[in-house]
Amino acid sequence: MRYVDEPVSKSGADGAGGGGGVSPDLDVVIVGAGFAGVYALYKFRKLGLRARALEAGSGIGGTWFWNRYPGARCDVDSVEYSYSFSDALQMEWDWPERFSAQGDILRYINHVADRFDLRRDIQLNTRVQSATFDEPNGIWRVTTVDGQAYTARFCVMATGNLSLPRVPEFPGLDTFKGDWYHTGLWPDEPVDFTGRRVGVIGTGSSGIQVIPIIAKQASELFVFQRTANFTLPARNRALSGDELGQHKTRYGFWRAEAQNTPFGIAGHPAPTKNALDDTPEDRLARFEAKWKAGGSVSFLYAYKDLLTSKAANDTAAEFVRGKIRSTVKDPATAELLVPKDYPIGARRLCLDTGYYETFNLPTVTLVDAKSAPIVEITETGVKTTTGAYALDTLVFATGFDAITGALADIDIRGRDALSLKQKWAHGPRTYLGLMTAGFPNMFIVTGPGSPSVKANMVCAIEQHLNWIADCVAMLDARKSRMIEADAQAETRWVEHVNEVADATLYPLAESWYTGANVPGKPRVFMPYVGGYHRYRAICEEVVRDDYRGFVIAGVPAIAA
Ligand code: N01
Repeated sequence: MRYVDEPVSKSGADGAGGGGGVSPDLDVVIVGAGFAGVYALYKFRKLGLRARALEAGSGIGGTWFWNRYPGARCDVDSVEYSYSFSDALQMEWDWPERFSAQGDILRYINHVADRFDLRRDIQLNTRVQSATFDEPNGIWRVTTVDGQAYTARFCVMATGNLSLPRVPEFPGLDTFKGDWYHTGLWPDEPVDFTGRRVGVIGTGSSGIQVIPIIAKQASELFVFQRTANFTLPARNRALSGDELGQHKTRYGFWRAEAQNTPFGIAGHPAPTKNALDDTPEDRLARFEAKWKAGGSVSFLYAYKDLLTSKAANDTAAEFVRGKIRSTVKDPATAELLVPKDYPIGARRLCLDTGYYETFNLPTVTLVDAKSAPIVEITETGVKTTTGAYALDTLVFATGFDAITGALADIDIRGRDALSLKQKWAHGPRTYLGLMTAGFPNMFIVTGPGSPSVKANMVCAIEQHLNWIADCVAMLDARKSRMIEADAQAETRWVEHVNEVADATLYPLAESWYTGANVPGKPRVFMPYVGGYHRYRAICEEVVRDDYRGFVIAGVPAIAA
């Protein structure tokens, strides 16, 4: 047990302390106004605190604001991928489709901002440049690229996991005479590919969604694939009023059920069997039923051990490989599309609408960018080690500097001017994904070391912000001015996150989960994959144990 006996300042908004002699502008500064930033604002307002969200975009919505490429849609059922905090909201909102399109999700979050009158505290077109902990005054000083400055008692990083798009450093891109786009920075106005020769680089979730749409318009489409991905049919469909109405009559039940599931998603009964406990015929029938139903959670829930046993996983992977071979008519193209060197589900399992079928079109060519990598972008197109492709338009579906990228993009400094980027040079270190030692009063929403991208993001965001808001309320009630992750608790948590990941098949794949997609980024498995339900229970237990593993100014900290 450790005591940190700092004097309690009275200079904060409500006397709970804001620091030495400086009275901060705000109680809470929130960086980002996606699903996390918007809910953060709602929660802190409810506590009667002065909060403001700073958002780089010209609109709210985060991921759903920037990723407006054709075909962008959610891969979690919309009745689940939506806020649960207001029953009135969930009862009044009608999702038009099972997996909503980007435009509908963006409309929804804008509705939420209006309905709860949140816009007046969201500042758009404001990119945060630095966040510095002013130790003598116990406050955060945040500056923006256009020179504005804010001070606040707490800083909440609601910066998102997939918000720093990455264009690989191909030589010659600046010479390309055609148009080029990144899926994660798509323009507001529609892009017309009609009659154009288009190249798409990247076949992750974004590429897999955009490729079938572009193929319908382009005169020729070249898909540059480095790693084949597993993708399943989404089976998206319109949601009828009846179906939605029925769901709404039991909304409370579904939301409660989601809290007790590994992915924070209700409606998928937990599997009871291991894959090899079934006969090959029964297994095939089970996978076939899942394939027909659509969705990735449902498929991965076919058996208990698909993400922990290689032999079990092989049965599911082989089933999907068979589907690819039977869908794609040209055997050489089919073979190139078949993922062979990692377990299914160890990289993000994609959902698609007509992806494999697209390669049967005479205008679509799959280019193997693994055996013949892209070496250069020229004035007229793309050059690989074995060929040149003349293109009018290039689409980079090349992903993100994920999970830590947006945080590393801000110059964040904690105690003794410690830089977060430096602290995380060998991989992110957090306690519960919520805080990192040396950075008092800075909370990270769905940060590394929390379930984040391995759960329904909206569910994970609500759980984190409920925890953070309760924590701030607790500090104010105790008149404590500071909370910080204990360094030893952090070390133990990082070890636990690794142990949990090592007991699964996830580390067997190269992916953005491990930072492998960004040259030079340390290889660390970043999300907590012990299950959302278990993680939530741990967070609740930590609170019951009086914030075990956190150091609270003026009160004893209990060892984790
Ligand atoms: O990015 P990715 P994304 N030369 O990193 C390739 C979420 N999301 O934007 O695999 C050639 O998955 C790269 O190749 P490789 C979802 O969580 C959700 O598609 O590194 N190729 C890969 O094929 C998802 O996982 C939805 O060998 C290069 C691709 O670019 C996450 O966002 C929709 C290359 C990048 O794939 C990221 O998805 C969209 C190079 N130099 C996104 N560099 C939903 O459905 C990279 N690549 C909800």
